[in-house]
Amino acid sequence: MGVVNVTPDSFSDGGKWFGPDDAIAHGLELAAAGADIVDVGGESTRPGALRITEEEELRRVGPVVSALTDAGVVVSIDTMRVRVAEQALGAGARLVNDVSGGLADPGMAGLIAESRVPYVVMHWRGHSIDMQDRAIYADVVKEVTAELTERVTALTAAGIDPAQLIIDPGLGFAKLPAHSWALMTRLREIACLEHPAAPFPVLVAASRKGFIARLLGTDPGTPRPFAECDDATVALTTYAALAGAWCVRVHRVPGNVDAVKIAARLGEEHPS
Ligand code: PMM
Repeated sequence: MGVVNVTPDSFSDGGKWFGPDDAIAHGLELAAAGADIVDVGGESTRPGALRITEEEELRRVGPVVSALTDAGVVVSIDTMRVRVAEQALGAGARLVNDVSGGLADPGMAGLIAESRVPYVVMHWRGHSIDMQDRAIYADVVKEVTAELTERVTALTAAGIDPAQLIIDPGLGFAKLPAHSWALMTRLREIACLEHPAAPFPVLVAASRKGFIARLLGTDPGTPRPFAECDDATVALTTYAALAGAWCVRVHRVPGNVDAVKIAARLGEEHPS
């Protein structure tokens, strides 16, 4: 999954693809480089970010979703708002990626149940403005898995078919770097939620996240710039794919496509 952030202030590539023409061209480039899905988002979720209005979000993503679906690209809409998801699906988007896992907008579950599209349920503890205050865990893997189980139970009770659900540990969202690293190493456990339909497919979005930038910085106070974290992202993609991840969400596609192919070939030699 390649990322198009149509935002002026995203965590990792804010402002680069803010105009619709640049965003569309970038989406086409990601697909041509081998992304199976292009994830289009209009709202920044970097730590501390303020929300934008629904109208602004629709204005940002609308033309980009339409142009990419018209060009035959499989588009995922990255939104917490039911109206944005609904309009994107109407324009041909095929998947909804909700970083709040249905918690931010009470109408989302109904739309997903009705439309039958795949739905990414990310672990989330609240909006970005103060989410890092909620990065408190005794056992991060246990708690994230339990909270995802609660979401899956609520969403299926609302009429969503469990086969529509893809889960995501939410790296960097209400997580300190140590939490994200622990979650990365326990992806198989996270997939096996306490639910009759488990294991679920898992989406991993480590690309250019702060926990990588901090590890690779020259000293603990100076993280490496996000755009210089792509090689490290490829390393994590190999690891995630070998651990059975269904999808990796990345900003730069080529090395990651190779990593997925390598992991698939290694998996044939040594199935787990
Ligand atoms: N992270 C960001 C945006 N969307 N979607 C999912 N499913 N998982 C994530 O971890 C996630 C996401 C923020 O990252 P960016 O601003 O660097 O794209």
